[in-house]
Amino acid sequence: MSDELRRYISQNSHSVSGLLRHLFNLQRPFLLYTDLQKAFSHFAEDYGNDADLVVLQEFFSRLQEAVLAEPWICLAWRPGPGRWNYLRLHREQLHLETLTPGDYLAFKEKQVLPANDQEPVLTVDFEDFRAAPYRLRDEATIGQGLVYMNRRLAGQLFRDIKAGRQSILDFLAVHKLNGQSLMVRDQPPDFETLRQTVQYLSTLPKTKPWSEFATEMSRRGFAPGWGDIAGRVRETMRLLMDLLDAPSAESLEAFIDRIPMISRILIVSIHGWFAQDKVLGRPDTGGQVVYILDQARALEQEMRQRLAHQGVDIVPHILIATRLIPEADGTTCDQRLESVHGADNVRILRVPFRHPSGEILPHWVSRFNVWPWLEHYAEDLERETLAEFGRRPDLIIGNYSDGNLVASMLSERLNVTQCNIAHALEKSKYLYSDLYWRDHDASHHFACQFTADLIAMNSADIIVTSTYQEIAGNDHEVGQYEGHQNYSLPGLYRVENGIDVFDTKFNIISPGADARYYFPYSVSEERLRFLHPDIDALLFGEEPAADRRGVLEDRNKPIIFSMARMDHIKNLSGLAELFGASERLRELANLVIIGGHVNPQDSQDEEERGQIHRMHGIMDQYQLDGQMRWIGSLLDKNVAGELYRVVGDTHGCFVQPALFEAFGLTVIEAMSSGLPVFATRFGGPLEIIEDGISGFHIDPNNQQETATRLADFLGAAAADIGVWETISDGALARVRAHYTWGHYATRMMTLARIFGFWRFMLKTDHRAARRYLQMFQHLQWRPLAHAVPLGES
Ligand code: UDP
Ligand code: LCN
Repeated sequence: MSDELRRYISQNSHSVSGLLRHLFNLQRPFLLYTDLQKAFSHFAEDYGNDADLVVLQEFFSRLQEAVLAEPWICLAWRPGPGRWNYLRLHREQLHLETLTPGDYLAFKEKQVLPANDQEPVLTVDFEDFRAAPYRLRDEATIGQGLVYMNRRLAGQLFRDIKAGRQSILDFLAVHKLNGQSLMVRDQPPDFETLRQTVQYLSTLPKTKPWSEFATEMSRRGFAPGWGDIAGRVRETMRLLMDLLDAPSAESLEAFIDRIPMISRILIVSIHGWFAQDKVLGRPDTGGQVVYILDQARALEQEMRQRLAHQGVDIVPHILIATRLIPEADGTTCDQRLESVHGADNVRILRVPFRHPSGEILPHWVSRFNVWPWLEHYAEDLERETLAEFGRRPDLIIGNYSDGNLVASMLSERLNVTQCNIAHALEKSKYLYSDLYWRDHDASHHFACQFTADLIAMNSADIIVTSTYQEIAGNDHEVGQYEGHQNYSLPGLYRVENGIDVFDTKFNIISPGADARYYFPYSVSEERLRFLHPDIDALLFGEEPAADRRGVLEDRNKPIIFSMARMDHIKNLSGLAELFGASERLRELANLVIIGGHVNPQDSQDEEERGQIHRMHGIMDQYQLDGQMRWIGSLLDKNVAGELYRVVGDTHGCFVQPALFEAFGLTVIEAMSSGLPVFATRFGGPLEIIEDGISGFHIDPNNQQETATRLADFLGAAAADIGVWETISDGALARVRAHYTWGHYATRMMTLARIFGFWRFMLKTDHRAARRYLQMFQHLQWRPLAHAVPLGES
């Protein structure tokens, strides 16, 4: 494209100069994608001759960012996910040059910190330290890394078929789980032994339990792990014979999938509140907790089933490590151990934050202030995990920046596979949080957090994401991980190749919604009717209550529903505002919002208190008390689940109006209940919902357009209920196909097994990468962490 653009510029200097004048006249040093598109279309309107602008328009449609400082304009052009070209154009001479990422970043830094221009800058570059032996090429395969890696490495392994076969047999010979040898006793079997054993097995009834022919199998050199009954043992052996006979990636994956490899998982999710009851909706406590509890139950069930099917007598265990908070505010966060309901061996293990003197920190600490506590925490957690498990875990799963960093420390020390889950990468949530990091550092400590993220991303073996866009965005939007590829924290350091979205460590596995609570409104036999009087009172009760505001005057209208933590970014007040300003919408429906506290004094969080005041202001301004109900209390999951369905009974809808939402579990919960959902087009919901089929996308910044979309839909549904039912059915079909915990657990375990197998085969220890990360952590992250005041909550 840049050659074509160069040609175009030389032949069309008039239009290019005009466009540059237009851009410089905006007098902004940074223009982002939407600014650039808007600016281009304004320019094109004035310019008139469309044909002249075709090449420029094509170029602009992929232009992510422009940095302007007379006489230069620097451009970040992104032809596709993860692919970046940096260019520079002189305003007068119209000479287009290619820039290195470093030069481009230096130009950006100069606009923010001109005084630092001549200072040397630390550049951190991970390009030469990538662990994966193979990189994806096609952007369509981003997020399916391990499957593609398996194909590629299997091809290599079997290039020398004899050696390939032998390595698989060697792997079996040394494979152990929980200290127990599995599959073979000591010597790897040869093909002839396998063939004869399969023949022997075919003489047995398929359902004959392993214990009844274990002695014979042991005599032939086999240990448990092939299956619980003769039929399954035979099947697994046949898979191995297929693999040895006609090796392929598919036969390798099928066989690896049968090998019991994981029985103890440590999940790390540090900042509070983490518990099973009375925590959701508090500051910092939302979907991550729901996700982890559901995930742990699903993984335990999957491991239990797998181990039982493979005839292995090992009980799987999962520990969810979090912070112990002595001042627990009515929650169980002050208890060291808590068993997770609905699971056999999943426990929450709480470890306190400790001063170097040993004194325990009693109060809750926001996720932005946890940094100085983490090193001690990691040491304590290591000790307690080893004590609880009696050995090291087989897999460590980190969650969010703090959990991922501690997972990195533990995985490194214990030599265990590390899997990261971001839930939210704050850098992509807050505009310019990298460039202007100093402006927020006193309150958010982003420099420390982004440094931790970079370390954790680069030390992880596997990164699980909920969507494709989380990794690599789409044609026009930058992915959340992709935003960590090249960036600067001016005055601190510059990052080149911070992450590579084509890395095979990225794997998409989407979560679901707990089917015990979130099921379709139409499944009448399962409905929790005993809750209806309470829900009725919650929605329509007229008696004054401290935790609600507004009484719905007309209870026969459909309900527009939303529920979220009351953060600025969740934009619940934006929803109230657009509802208040739209006469048509107020005619058609009632609005019910659950979030925060109605009384600002009940909130201990400054941001939340700000949002509470704003919500009151909007309700006053638009006089919404007869058409809107705001409920500021935490609901039991049973009640929340049934409430979604009650909204379904009214043929209402759910709105997720966030300015940005990393994934959005409420979207999945509402869709699983059969609600048409209108959700933000910024973040995960853009991918979860197919617009107009399984719900709708909205632009939270364009309130009028959102109100019109809602009103058009509700109006059409009032005239023809089929309109509502079509979207409701679309939502249900979508979640059934893509967002279930059963599917999640199967995929996760397959990934862990494939990774474990190749880790053994490749025997690489990535020493140089580990040393580089260690140095970065000690020299850069530690001082930042220790600069965060210890007393801050
Ligand atoms: N939630 C809740 N009560 C509230 C607010 C939220 O039960 O007052 C639950 C909601 O049902 C969902 C989770 O918290 O399961 C929020 O997850 P989501 O991914 O939507 O957002 P997050 O809070 O993680 O940013
Ligand atoms: C955090 C968020 O902000 C949400 O978007 C996710 O749904 C949640 O975690 C679970 O991953």
